[in-house]
Amino acid sequence: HTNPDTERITMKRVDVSKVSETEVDDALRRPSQKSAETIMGIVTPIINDVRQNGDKALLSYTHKFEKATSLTSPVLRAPFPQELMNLAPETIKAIDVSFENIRKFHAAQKEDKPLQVETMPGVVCSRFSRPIERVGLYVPGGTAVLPSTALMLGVPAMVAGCKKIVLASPPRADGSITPEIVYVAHKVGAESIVLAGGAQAVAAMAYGTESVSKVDKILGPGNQFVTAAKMHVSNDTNAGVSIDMPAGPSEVLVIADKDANPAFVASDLLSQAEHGVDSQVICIAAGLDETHLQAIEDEVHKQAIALPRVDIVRGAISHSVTILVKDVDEAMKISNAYAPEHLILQIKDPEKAVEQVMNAGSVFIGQWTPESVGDYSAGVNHSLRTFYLFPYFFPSSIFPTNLVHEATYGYAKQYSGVNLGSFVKHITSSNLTAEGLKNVGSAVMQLAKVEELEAHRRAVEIRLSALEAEKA
Ligand code: HSO
Ligand code: ZN
Repeated sequence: HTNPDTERITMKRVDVSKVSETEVDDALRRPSQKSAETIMGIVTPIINDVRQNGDKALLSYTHKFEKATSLTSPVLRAPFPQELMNLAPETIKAIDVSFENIRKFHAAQKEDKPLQVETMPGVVCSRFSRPIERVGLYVPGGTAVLPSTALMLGVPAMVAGCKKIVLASPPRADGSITPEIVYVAHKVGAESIVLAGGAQAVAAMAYGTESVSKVDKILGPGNQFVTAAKMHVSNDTNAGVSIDMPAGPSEVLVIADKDANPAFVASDLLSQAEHGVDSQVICIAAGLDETHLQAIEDEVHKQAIALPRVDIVRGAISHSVTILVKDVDEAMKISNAYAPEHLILQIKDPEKAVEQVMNAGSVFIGQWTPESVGDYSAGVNHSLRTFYLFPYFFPSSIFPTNLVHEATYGYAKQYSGVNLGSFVKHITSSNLTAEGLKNVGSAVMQLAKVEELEAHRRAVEIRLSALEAEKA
């Protein structure tokens, strides 16, 4: 029988000129997921418990799930002690560089002045933005250390001017929190770090506890429990909390033409594949000959077997595919239909192709732009979808493998990733002069009449009459 350690790691091929359209669709179908009901059944009692019993319940879940039995307070409040942020100088530098780039790019998204339009003489409509006052940022923890996610959520919250930034992240078994995350929390001016994970952390931020601050919006990726809890609290009008975009496994689609470097293409596919066995990676080969195709496949195998997370990569590659098309135009059509979270263009004239991009979370243009730069340091946001973290990181005792998540896919067709706008809301205003009311009043009165809403009509009429009286 075959040895899994040496078995060739390769994506299946689908040639669009040789198969039916449905076969192409099938090949691109995201791994199917079952309903979230089972998960909801688990998280609902946890949420209710935290809501009713506050800190005590929150701590008991952290003792149980994180094994952090020595933890006595669920919250670490700013200013964070220096000894909790001891980092290698090169890590500090890397965080500082990334912080600054992310800050610059998100600061540029600020609308510095309100938008104002005079729709008719004397009728002025405006729109201005205000920060969401209190935000809760969920940063996955445990063995999966994701300080980059703390940056991607914390920096825009800071730039937007959110008054209260609460980070939540599960502590390690010794009750401590990853120093990188504490350092980021410090840099973005977070008021506190909730030392908890899962549904219990989400519930604590949604309702507040004795020591956890209630927030208005919860953002960030997580496992199925986190996602289910976010869905639950955002549907509870008593919580009064919103969440970021729908969640699903992470994915990348690389379009490669004759100009593409096979080693580069493979390295991009693998960097997404190592995220989780439920990641999907797609390569669209635009007019490649057999030699070029094989060169990419050889690179995928060669680079994959040398990776520490080769087992995860194997899982992801098993439901990934190379699609053969005749040219870049055809590739773009398929890409737009798939609506990838990340789109990488390893083609001759990548900037021109960007004009054809209709559906994608974030685009990586040209051979010198691997997705990793956007994941960490270029300045763009990597929270394009609240990507799932596969239960790989969770002991099977607390994560029965039959629990599968409900995934929502292809959301790049209708949702934007996290950006400055995720941390603000827009307020509109109208401001009319007497002349303005005279100009627009008859339209208002007529529509009120059609809708048979007499009070509406009279609110205009009473003023127009006052103006008439004044004149007389
Ligand atoms: N590619 C991930 C983000 C990430 N990568 C975090 C590394 N760390 C989903 O967009
Ligand atoms: Zn990544």
